[in-house]
Amino acid sequence: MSFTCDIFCAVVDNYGDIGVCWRLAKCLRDEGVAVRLWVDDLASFAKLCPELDATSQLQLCRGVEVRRWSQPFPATTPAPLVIEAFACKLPPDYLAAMAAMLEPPLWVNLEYLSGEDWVEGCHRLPSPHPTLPLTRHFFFPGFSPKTGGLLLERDLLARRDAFQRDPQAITAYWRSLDLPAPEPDELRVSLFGYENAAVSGLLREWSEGARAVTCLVPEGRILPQVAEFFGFDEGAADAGWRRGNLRVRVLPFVEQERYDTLLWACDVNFVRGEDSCVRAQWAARPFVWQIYPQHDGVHLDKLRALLARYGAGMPSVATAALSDLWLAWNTGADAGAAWEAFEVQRAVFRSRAEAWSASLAGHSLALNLLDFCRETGRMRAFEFSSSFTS
Ligand code: TRH
Repeated sequence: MSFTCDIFCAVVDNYGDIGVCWRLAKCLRDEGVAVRLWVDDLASFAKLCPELDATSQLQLCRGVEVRRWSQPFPATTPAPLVIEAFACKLPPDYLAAMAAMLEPPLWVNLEYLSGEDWVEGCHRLPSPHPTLPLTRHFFFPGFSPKTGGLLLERDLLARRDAFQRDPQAITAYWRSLDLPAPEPDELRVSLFGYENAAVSGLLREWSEGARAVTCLVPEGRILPQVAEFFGFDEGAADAGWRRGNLRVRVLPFVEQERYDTLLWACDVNFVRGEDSCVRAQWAARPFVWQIYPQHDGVHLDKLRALLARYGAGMPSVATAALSDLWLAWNTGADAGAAWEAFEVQRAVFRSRAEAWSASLAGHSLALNLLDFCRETGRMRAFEFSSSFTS
């Protein structure tokens, strides 16, 4: 009998919800868990995983059973591990089936990532259901050993290292994007972001700077403002744009693994949301984070919390430069001026990025989740296998 897991993912907006769930599904699969992933928006999912058939109700994709989460919800025997991503609310019939089981599943609500201190106190806390004999547990990703850790494939860092140490692989990667290898003094930057008033100042700084900058922009929400800087609309992106020392190339949205490679190849990565921010950390390269904005402004607390952790241990002048650019990038202030100081400290950020990635590597979210299952006795009767049997 195989140990099985149901993951429920509702796509709110953007790609972070499905991005995280898909990585988690693959990580659990790699640990021998038979994963069933319920997703309500397969079209968004197919952007990260083009081989997926967005019209199918049920399919096997890379060893994960992918099910369309539709109404009415089909009669289903719950798995012993049930992961509700980002409080997406399980289907009532499925909840009732969980409650009717002799041994109810371990029900985990996977929370959003935060570096704030309070997370440690809330990680794994139980929350009894108001009416059913079920308990939901909060599972918090995070940066310290008292949290759930981060999603990390077992072989990711080895693959990253092999790539980053292999000039031929890097050149081949650039060629695959129709770009030559970088000139000795050129900077390659990826720019994945939301709409941002700070972008024109940054692009101006790069275009007027002494160093050649090639900026790779995955198509998406920031693109219209980038196009506007060059006096085009985004439909004219095919040719790429140039001004002064800045060259911009627009990239199509690519599958998740290929996006990881872009982050490994670039000197600096601008990332957003949650999942690309984590991947930038695994890339071991300097990065600038645009956090998902919330109306009440609490996102800036979250931003400062990661800054405090990441910035610790660097000389104060570098910490200040990092903080100035991240805050400018998230408040629409003058990112061009902040870039200058950031650029001066880039070597410091590079070694910090390497040390930071190494320091987090032993704390895998998927393994921590499976430890939690073991500790709560859910795995007793199971062996691991890679097929779903229920
Ligand atoms: O898309 P996002 O802005 O998602 C956000 C955040 O997760 C946020 O916390 C959440 O509340 C909100 O959605 C609803 O950014 P994020 O998290 O980086 O997710 C993007 C995903 O897309 C990530 O898995 C990487 C992937 N990706 C590709 O697969 N190919 C690409 O070309 C690019 C640019 C990204």
